[in-house]
Amino acid sequence: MPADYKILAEHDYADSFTERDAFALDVLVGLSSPRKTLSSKYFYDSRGSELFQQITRLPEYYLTAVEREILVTYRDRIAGHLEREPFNLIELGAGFSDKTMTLLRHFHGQGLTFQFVPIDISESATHQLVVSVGKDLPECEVHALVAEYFDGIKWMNNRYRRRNIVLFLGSSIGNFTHNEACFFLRNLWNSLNDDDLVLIGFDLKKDIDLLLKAYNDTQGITSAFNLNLLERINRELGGHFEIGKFRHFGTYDVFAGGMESYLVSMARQNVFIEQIGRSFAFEPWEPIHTEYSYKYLVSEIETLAGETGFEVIEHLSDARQWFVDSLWKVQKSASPARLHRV
Ligand code: AVI
Repeated sequence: MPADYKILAEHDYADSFTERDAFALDVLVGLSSPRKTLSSKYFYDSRGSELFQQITRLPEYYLTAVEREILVTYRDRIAGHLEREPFNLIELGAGFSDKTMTLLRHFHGQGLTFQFVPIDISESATHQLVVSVGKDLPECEVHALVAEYFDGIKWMNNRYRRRNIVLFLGSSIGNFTHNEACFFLRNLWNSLNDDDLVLIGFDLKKDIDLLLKAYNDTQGITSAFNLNLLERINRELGGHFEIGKFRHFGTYDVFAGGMESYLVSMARQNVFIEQIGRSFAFEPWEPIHTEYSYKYLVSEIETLAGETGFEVIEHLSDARQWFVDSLWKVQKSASPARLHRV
């Protein structure tokens, strides 16, 4: 079976100068604001992706293991929702995952006809994924896209009039604020057709001690993952951060219902960033906000689906009810009155 990837030509994604400019601008804006921030989307350079892979294997970081449990337990049930006609299995975010392989193998074993379409902005991650799937499951048809998610889905839609099944696993939705999640889901709804399906991973609200341990592991991998953001600024933007003068701090905001990660400056210091051409001043114990990881109640998942135009088909959960993979159907015929403004 063919296994390839395509870089959507309409956009100059390969232009690393533009990407670096965007990174520099985001860093300038984030570090100039009274409450300093850096976006978690910049965690995932090759070092950050490697560290994240290590996080997924940590005993404290239960999310990956429980989602794997859900997909193994319910793969047959999920396959039951896919009629016998050919479909596109689209995965948003191409980080190689054995969880997705579980589904690919099962669907293939069930004789379902589909092409696997991972979409990701990173060419190297996409290339790696195509090679891995080609090796593990050569009979699977893979057409990966190096593109922004919604451009990729629309491109697929224009070329292949098939039902789309979209996977957005791993609690990536938790890294969005509520407004961002609504905006993302409404954009997803817009790019899809009536009756298409989406399977989204949500980490559920639970004992706060478990959450604190998951984001403050004893081996210090999450700390290294967070600090890599400063190292990335040093590498790519000529930053002069002294990494030992910052520490990782992961905490739970009980009002917002999510974990938050910070990098805290342990001294008064000025940090010069060459590509930006200026220094940034830090007070002792001043934080930089780096990540939200929101946790959900099932009722909040249902509200989110309704607000953005989806019908909940079912919630698939693990034995301890720590995580949910929620299966939704795109509802284009619903009255617009059901939809809240987002
Ligand atoms: C990728 N994302 C869902 C992870 C999370 O749990 O929010 C990233 C992560 N941050 C710290 N540990 C893992």
